[in-house]
Amino acid sequence: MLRFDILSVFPEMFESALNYSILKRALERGMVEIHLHNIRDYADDKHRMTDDAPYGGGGGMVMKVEPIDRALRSIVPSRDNALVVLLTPQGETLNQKMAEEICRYPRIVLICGRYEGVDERVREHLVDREISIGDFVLTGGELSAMVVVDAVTRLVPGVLGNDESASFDSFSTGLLEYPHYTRPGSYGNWKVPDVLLSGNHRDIESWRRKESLKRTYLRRPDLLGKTDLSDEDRKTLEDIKKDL
Ligand code: 9D3
Repeated sequence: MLRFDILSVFPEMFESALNYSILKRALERGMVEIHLHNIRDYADDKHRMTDDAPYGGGGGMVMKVEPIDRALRSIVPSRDNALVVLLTPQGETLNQKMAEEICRYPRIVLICGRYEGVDERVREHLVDREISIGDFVLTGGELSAMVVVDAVTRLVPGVLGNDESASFDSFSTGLLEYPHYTRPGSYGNWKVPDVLLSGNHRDIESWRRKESLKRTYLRRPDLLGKTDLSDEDRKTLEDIKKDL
């Protein structure tokens, strides 16, 4: 059982995202719990302020440290076995290896920033890990937190059915996937490759491997350097380069 606690000034943003497909099923089966917390509920001043102007001047607003500290003290009073993550553009870029590390914690707290940023003391004293989901600018950490929840939840044993198994993910095998087709075999003159209809499983297997290698070579050559290729794969790759 995995428990997420999400701290946000817009907790309602999560509700629709959680009610579909695999995530919904995992929640219904009690394999994961997601607790949403409004940071504003932990602000103690009469205006319940969660942000304020930056010391030193300049534009924008900064999220205050007290409401976040109070929220954490209430949600994870003993921080044993909990991982506290700040979603921020300055974090380490999320990848599959990080998702696998995170899924080992029984409790994961995700703090979503808004405005120009978060008081540096949150980073210094309250957070275990800072995560970004990539080099593009969002309006806040909420969508990034949903990405983390999705990527981590599907790794919890039993969340995926056999058909959806995570062990063959392209970022686990290190190659991009081969092309997929389903019925009809011909749609106008758009045809499914003959080999897939041949029933010859060895031919299908080697076609798929070749397409995987080709696609990885063309789109993500960086991945080829990180994965173990067999001698057969290396020969196939040479053929692919000649054919292009
Ligand atoms: C002017 C500097 N900006 C940084 C690029 C300020 C800023 C912009 C947007 C600060 C925060 C945000 C809101 N984004 C996130 O909180 C965020 C994020 C993102 O924007 N991209 C990728 N991953 C993430 S995780 C959190």
